[in-house]
Amino acid sequence: NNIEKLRKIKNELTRFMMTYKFGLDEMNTKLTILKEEFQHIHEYNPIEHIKSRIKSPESIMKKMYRKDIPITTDNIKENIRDIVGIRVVCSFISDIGRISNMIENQKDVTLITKKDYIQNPKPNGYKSLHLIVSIPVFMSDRVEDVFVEIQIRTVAMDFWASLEHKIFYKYNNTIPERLTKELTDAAKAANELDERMERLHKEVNHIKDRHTDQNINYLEI
Ligand code: 0O2
Repeated sequence: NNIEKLRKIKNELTRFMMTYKFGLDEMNTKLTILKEEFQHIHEYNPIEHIKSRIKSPESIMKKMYRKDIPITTDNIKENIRDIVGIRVVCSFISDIGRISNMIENQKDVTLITKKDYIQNPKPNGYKSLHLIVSIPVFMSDRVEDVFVEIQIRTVAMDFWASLEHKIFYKYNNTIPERLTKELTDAAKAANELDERMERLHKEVNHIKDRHTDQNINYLEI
């Protein structure tokens, strides 16, 4: 009856992973709605692009071993909160808080944790806003709350982080001293670019607002 047992475990696992996929689909829809509606109202799009991923069963197992926790679906559910992850990449630093607020203010979204690596960058220069939220997924016979990890960062921060991530894995977590310094300098440069672009963005908005005011005055005359 081992086959029967294995079949049962397989079905349970498939259903478990499906729930997360549905949670990810829901969150992606929420973000697409925010993106399109924001564009319509403000004629401006704070979201450059969105990437999402589901953690592979191998990575989930590895993380459980690393954390030294016995593998059961309940334990995985409680301890691995990034089974599904979404990365929201935006143009300007000020967009990050705006997007985060729009997500946090949704009635069916519960904020579980918020790690602000923008206010408090990591020593290597990593900057990003990380949210773990929980959302309900309505299944045929029950409602399951699933965790979704959302990382929000600028294009420049994302550019830096993807390269750093690749280097980190290439050197198997032990990056040579010279590269570490180069990466920290590059993070500084990315940050300077972000601050510069933010200033330009504000200036352009200011000019646009003045222009709109003038047009209104003209219309009123
Ligand atoms: P992957 O392959 O991207 O999923 P946790 O281990 O998640 O329980 P932790 O590490 O405190 O807890 O979570 P944190 O700090 O929120 O970071 C989680 C994710 O953020 C990482 O996932 C990376 O995607 C990203 N991240 C964090 N620090 C860095 C960094 O220094 N450089 C880069 N490039 N990315 C970072 P994973 O699971 O490590 O990897």
